[in-house]
Amino acid sequence: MRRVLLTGAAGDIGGRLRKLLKPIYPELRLSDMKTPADLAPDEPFMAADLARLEDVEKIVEGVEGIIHLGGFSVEGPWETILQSNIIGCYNLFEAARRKGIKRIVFASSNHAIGFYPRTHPIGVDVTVRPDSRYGVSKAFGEALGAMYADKYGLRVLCLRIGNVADRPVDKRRLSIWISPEDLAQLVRIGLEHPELNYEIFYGASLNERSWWDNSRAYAYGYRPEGRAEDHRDAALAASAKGAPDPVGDFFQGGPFCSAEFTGEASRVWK
Ligand code: 15L
Repeated sequence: MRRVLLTGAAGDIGGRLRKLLKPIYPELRLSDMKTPADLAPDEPFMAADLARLEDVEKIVEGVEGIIHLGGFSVEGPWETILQSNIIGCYNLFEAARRKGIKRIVFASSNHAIGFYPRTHPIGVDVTVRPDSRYGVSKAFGEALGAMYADKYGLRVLCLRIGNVADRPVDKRRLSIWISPEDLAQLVRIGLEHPELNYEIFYGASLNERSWWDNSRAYAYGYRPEGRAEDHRDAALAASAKGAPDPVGDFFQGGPFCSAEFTGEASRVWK
């Protein structure tokens, strides 16, 4: 595979993946609403608003696979989530179908399952429990991916990404961190593995404190190298400085769960 489209190229994860994947996919096409500040002369870029299907049809034209990071990457007002992550995600899958693109790696998020307690390890086959409108949009993208795989024969990998950073920055991230290199490894499985039809993997490195069973990813050859525990002391020290958050500290989604929370934590999980 040579011709790959990366949406959300101006974002933080997009910036990291661009650099790691360029040597592997020489014709990596980048897209976002705005041009990445550090765009190099050999990086083809096409601006697009994902909420406009005609824009999306142009950016997907002629590629073999798509890495879809585009959209709004945290909690936001419904109208923003609707345009960027619901309509935008639909347009991406639909444009890919119309243009005959066969592979999509969709950046889902841990916030699709954020209301599982940290005491309750989960695999990828659990009922979604989104912790935010953002998390709902990621669950929507996973469902959309399943439909396009099963009905139209696209090959789709959804990555429930934890937190991408050079190192885990706090206690919660010791459980959900993924190094950029490990994420690139998962993306490559999604674009290249010959047997993949539709799968959900957790986007997590080798984290001793993980809450997730990522055996599906391992079955497809994922061999993470990042070890969250190597950064334990600094991460725990950072958390010790923060204010306690009884709801956020109980659930996997952390502050996404406690934001706007007016429910009863004891009823969410019995
Ligand atoms: C996400 O899905 C966000 O995109 C990212 O900004 C982080 O907040 C991350 O989750 C997280 O849970 O740490």
